[in-house]
Amino acid sequence: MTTDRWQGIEKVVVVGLGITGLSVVKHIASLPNSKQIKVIDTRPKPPGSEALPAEVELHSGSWRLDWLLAADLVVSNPGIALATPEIQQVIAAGIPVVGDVELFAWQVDKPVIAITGSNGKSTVTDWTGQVAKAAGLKVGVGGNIGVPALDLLNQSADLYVLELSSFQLETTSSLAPIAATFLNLSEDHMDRYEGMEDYRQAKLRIFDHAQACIVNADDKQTYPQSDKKRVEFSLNHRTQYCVAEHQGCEHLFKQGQPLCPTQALSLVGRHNVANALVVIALLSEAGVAIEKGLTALKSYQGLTHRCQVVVDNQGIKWVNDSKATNVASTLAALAGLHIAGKLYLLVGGVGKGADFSELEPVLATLNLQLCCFGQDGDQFMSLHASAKRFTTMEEIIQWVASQVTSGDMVLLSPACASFDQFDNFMARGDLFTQLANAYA
Ligand code: UMA
Ligand code: ADP
Repeated sequence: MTTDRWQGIEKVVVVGLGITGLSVVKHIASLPNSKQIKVIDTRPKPPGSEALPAEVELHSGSWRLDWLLAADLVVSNPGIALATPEIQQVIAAGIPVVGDVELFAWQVDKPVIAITGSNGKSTVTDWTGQVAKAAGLKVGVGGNIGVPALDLLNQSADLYVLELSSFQLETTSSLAPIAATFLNLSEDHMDRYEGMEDYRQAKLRIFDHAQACIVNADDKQTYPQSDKKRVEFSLNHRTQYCVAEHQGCEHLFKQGQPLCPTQALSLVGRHNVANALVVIALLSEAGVAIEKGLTALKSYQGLTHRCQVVVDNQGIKWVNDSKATNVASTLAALAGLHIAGKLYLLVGGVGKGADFSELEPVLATLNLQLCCFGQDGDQFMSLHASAKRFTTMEEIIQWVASQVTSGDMVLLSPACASFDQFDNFMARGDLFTQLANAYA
């Protein structure tokens, strides 16, 4: 397959380094017929430059249109918008622009499970990988979750499980997953899309060549327009993968058969029941015997930075949900809460052009102290009478620590990206955890 796809391609320009660019360079360098590889990164000191092989030329700090227009193929980092004028010039010149996941699709010869959606991608990806492993398969788990897809190819797996962002899907056209899912759609990345429909269409690309299209019957925006075979999951309707009463308690159902009680899941929150249904659907549709992985399904503990209780001391819970980088994920965190005392909710960061007003009616139902911080913290100030403005998380925690009493909860679920004050959401969650441990 590789040989065909690469025919006639001699000069490749990789745009944007980071872990994706490096994985692309390594992959192309390992192909049987050698290619000329050049790298452009608009950042003055791009991460990963020290790891580039000596024969690969790097231009950093600005664009090099001459390099781009002389290329046979441009491989673009998901962090770079296709609307960037320089990329538009490449497309107008008829030079193909692809992403790392497209190169992965050219090469892969084992089944692929693919996962997209506004929220829950990483959880479902990791959970699916764990259950597939428990069912006896050798599994490669990667994509937007943090391991570039191309790096997985060295591991000779039986099955690949990929988390795909809308950015990655924009530059992918050949991937043919054995099972794919679009979990849900809610506002995110509005700084990069022209509106919700534009964002949705990018995500729907996951179904273009999928064998089983797993969609959310509670969110019809996840349905492909075509007459493709749909497999539905739902928390509210009797679909192929759903919840229903069995022997007096709610069970997870697969094709009309009860698998296990919902209560047996270790993860809390209704959104995680939906996530569990998707794990079952993806693996079943991929032909994996889910029954062999049931123990792993039930005992799955979740990823860090997602509604994770990091300190539980003197009746006060400190919860790290730093991965809540949009409104819907913060709403999901608030939906499952049972608090005896007051909720101290930390919100703010980079708002990505979102409309936060949807939070207002939910916040109104809570015994709440709203603590706003970061670049777009002001946008939350009108959402609740208790709102108090801070600059940094340190300031908030210092103040909160002097206020909290038994029964209270301190929750970082910021509804925003972290790039104004942190390298990424992990660094933000780590600082919260560190401060919680210091002040609790
Ligand atoms: N950038 C430039 N100029 C360049 C190249 C990059 O300014 O020439 C900037 C862009 O603003 C870009 C940022 O650098 O947004 C990040 O680039 P990066 O070097 O961090 O990229 P990678 O390290 O290759 O990480 C990428 C994904 N990053 C993005 O999509 C922004 C990672 O997802 C992903 O884990 C990794 O590939 C492996 O597949 C991160 C992410 O934030 C976690 N994803 C978004 C999300 O989940 O909401 C989509
Ligand atoms: P993603 O990779 O899509 O960002 P994560 O699994 O990392 O998703 O979770 C991101 C945030 O969304 C966390 O705050 C998590 O608690 C919340 N979340 C997880 N699953 C869902 C879901 N199905 N619906 C809504 N929110 C969810």
